[in-house]
Amino acid sequence: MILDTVTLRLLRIPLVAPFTTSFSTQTARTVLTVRVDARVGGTEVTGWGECGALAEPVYSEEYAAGVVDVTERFLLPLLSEASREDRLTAETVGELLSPIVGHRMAKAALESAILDAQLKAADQSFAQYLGATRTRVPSGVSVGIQDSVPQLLDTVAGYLDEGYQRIKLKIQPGWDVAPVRAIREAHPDVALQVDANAAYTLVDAAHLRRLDDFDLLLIEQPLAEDDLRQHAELARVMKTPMCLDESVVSAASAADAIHLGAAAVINIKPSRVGGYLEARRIHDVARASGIAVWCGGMLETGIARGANAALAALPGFTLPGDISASSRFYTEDVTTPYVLEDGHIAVPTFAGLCEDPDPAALDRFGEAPRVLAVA
Ligand code: NPG
Repeated sequence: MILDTVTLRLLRIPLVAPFTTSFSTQTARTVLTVRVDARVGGTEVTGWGECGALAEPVYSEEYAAGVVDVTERFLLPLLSEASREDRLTAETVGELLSPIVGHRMAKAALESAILDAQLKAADQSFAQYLGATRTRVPSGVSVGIQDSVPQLLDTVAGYLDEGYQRIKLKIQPGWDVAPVRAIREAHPDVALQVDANAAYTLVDAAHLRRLDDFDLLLIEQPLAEDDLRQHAELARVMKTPMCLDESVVSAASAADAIHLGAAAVINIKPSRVGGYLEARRIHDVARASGIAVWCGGMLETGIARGANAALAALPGFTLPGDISASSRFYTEDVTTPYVLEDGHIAVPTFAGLCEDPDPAALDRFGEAPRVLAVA
């Protein structure tokens, strides 16, 4: 592939309702879109990706405006020689970008757009490319921290009525045992899990053990990102299976977490780990180790939601993911919205990772695009 231009554009899309986690309240999603215009075998092709980074560095150290800077200043120049010589493929991007430390979300967005262009040129769906084994995936929903338990119960009942197959409750100190108990009492059989986004320390172990009474599928990332050893210690004293999100940034860190006994389950977010290809490697490592994985979400627009569904259709994804309908977050998406059918999201069959986004929607939500020529 020869890259001609890469176009970066920041969108700000309002959310249907504020989304509160232990680290922030979001009322809109700032999302950076990446468009590549390229030639494959002489034919012009366009590919799209979106970046998981939030507007502020509160989930990880990356943030959207920083992604623009690192992409322009450091990532694109590393692709130019391979592009000029027409030997750039999506599979070479990770290695070419490896001199830059970290910045996995920025790398993931660029790799996704290149992979989308490559698969569109080959007329191949992402699910086929990955070797996905399912045509639809069960849909779970992430429920933000609410103002009160009655309000939480209303929200959860609404999602269950829509057909969601599993509830993930965001927790933090002061919002944990009581809301979990309330959901469990109202819905004795619902598949339920909790996500702390690193809001606790090992000092809270005795308190967190109280969650063992509620038959949870898992507890996700109770401790800080670099506390692998402490997660392993907590896992030893809790019955509830330990799941890692923020701590797993690569296949190597997944292998370490598994080996240490810090993770019985892994949440795989393609953007957090540097892209879909590394995400598949984590799936492979976990599957070979007998560790369950599921696909996490970063409030994706339609540019990445279907690609997440294709990833989640691999055989090792044995738990429902945070792959909800577009309407969970957005009144209006930038592609055809993903809808819930019988509690599932269909795995896309079109070529590439996504539909081309609607130009009018991009204009409505977007700042001016920044067009970068690839030298
Ligand atoms: O369904 O896309 C979704 C959201 C799932 O809760 C969700 N994501 O910590 O996993 C998380 C959280 C998140 C959202 C993290 C945005 C970072 C950014």
